[in-house]
Amino acid sequence: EINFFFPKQQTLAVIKPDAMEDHKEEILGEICSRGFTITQLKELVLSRDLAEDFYSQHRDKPFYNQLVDFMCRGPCMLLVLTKENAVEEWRSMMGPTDPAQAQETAPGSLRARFATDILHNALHGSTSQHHAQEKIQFLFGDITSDLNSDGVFDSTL
Ligand code: RTP
Repeated sequence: EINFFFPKQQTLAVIKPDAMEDHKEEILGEICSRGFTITQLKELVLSRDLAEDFYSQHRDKPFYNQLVDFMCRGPCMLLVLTKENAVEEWRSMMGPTDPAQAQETAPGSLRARFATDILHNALHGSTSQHHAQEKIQFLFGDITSDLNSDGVFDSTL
């Protein structure tokens, strides 16, 4: 008998306040139908401090204050998604940052369908496994004990 081993990855997804208003159920449905497992889930209104920390890499950008205001204006849903190649797959499902570009190049993507503009763009997704683990740790605490040293979830555990 041959046992194939598919390493799983985790990524952090966030449904932002704009999409929480009307599209939460549809987005969750798509996440599940694409074969992601939701291994952690938390719905909350981010404090200003948390939103500032979450996007601290954009502190010097002209849109930073607007971005933080937006992220705190209503509930967000924070999700840890687990699947083979989760980081790249979730980025690809979201589509480009700017929905105008998403409509051109990835019309079926979630941002093409649900985002309003480049700031109010419905979703967040980690850009690398390293960033995913950092943000998951930051938002959910230490749930990474099942990951090996490459940040890969070992499904044989
Ligand atoms: P995210 O971090 O939220 O997954 O988005 P991303 O990688 O696609 O885009 P990034 O460049 O990291 O920007 C983070 C978030 O800032 C807002 N933004 N506004 N007004 C603007 O020009 C502008 N550019 C970016 C968006 O909410 C974007 O998702």
